[in-house]
Amino acid sequence: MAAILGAAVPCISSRREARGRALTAAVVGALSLIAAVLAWLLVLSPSAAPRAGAPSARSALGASDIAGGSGGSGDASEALSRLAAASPRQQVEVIIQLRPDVSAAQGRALVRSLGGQPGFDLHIINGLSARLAAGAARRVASSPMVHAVSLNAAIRGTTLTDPTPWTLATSFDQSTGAAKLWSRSTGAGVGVAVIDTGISGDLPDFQTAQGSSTSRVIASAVVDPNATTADDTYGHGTAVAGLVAGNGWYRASGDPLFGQYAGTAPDANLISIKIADDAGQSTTLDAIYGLQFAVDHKDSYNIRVVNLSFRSTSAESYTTDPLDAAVEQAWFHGITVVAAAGNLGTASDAVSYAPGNDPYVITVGATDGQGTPSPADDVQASWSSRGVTQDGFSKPDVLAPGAHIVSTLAPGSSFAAACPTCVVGGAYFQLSGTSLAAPIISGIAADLLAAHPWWTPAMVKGAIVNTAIPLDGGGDEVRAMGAVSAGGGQLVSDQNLTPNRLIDPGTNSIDYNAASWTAASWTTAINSLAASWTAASWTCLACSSGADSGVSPTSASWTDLGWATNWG
Ligand SMILES: [Ca+2]
Repeated sequence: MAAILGAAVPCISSRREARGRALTAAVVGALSLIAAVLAWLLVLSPSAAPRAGAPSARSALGASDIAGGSGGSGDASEALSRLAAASPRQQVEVIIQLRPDVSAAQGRALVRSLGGQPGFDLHIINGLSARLAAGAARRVASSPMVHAVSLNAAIRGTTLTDPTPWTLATSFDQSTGAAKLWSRSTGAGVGVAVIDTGISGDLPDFQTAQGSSTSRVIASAVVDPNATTADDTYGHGTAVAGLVAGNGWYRASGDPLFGQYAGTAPDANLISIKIADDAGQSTTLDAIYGLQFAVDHKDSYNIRVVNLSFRSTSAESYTTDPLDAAVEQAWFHGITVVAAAGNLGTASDAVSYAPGNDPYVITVGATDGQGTPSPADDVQASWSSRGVTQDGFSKPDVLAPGAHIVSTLAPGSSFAAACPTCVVGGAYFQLSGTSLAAPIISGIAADLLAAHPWWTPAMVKGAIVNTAIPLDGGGDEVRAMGAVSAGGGQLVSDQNLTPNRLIDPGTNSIDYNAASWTAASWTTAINSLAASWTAASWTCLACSSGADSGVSPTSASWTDLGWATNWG
């Protein structure tokens, strides 16, 4: 039933035939937002150790500073203690957890009393962020009002210590500002789920370091019951993954391809969620199950971002579209969702398809960067979808490079056969489409979350969208350095929106009593569905049989991909 996109397909778009699918029941409990956030913050400061004692610190605090104290004093993380001892005047950003009976206002007053600047209210952990001198931060930790203080740079990348952007053969890492951002964050520790056609996880670009045999594709799941392998036999997912987290500096130093191509988060982890069969065909229901895997396994793999470089082929209001319900569930569970806008240009229905028509998610259109590292000549690509959704929302939210992009090629995949002249250096592939623009934003989102772990999806979206720069001819293009420095009102987005009707306001999850399909459940994958490069492989239990689901089995379109054989 599955048609292969073969060499007969020219430079183009391909929509998939509708394919029915059925299900059986199995409901998986949803994670609560509180549990997820707390789990993450605990991971951040696992080494918080009893304070060695700072006898002079308490005396620096006024009476009001300890008014809410409940006995004892807080802990500074080991990293903060070391830094405070070595460089007490160095400005740092910290996460302060207050004791239960201490208010945020008292916390802010405490920070100010030590010459610091309070940051965000982190009410979910009864805390706040703050910027102040390391020595002062150490003294904050000594207050009886404080439970713990940890540095917010704990997961900065350590492996890519000397990125050399000038070796890159492509321009998007520089034009977006991602290459500059790498001196602060390379996405290390952040998991990006690529819901796509699979990832060739054993490529050197996905290693944890040069010479390592360990892959940063840390888990894989296969959702489509017709897939016979976890590998990417089609090619789309591997190209997308390379733009998120590929790293050409992990090739051997003598390799002529060393350091030529990299994604925007070259140390991030990837979670491959294959929702297509081996020929790249996928349905709406596959995508819904893929999103549910990301939510169900968020804590296991620290999934903070999902990339969706496809769209439904049936236009429906976001308030009722089941795929939009699934992306909102992920969003409300703390996962930043990035969706490709589509390649329909200014067509009347250009932005009317899930998931890009959902007002919460970050919908990404494409620019043509003209092959130069300066963004000054970048223009919105004529084929990049733009317009107003059927629900009245302007899309896309932001633009990123998407024309003549070179990324990782899945060995032996359909892509290579479809366009042999698009192959670059035997290991990469050049192509165009909003499918390529979306993962460039997903990688930048991972970098932002590594730098600011407590940012919510709405804050990540605000930072990216509100710091983007208008282009001549329309659209706003991402600027990574502006985004990482965003603060205040720039971090606000998604105000006053009404969720999809299938979202239960009590749980922020899909109400499976109201939905016409059931939740999936997961089992460890075996045989060919277990990816060779990762210890954790999963398959969907509830995806292969049963009666008609009621969910439109329309296929996902991988994008109206365009091959590009030269710089235009
Ligand atoms: Ca340019």
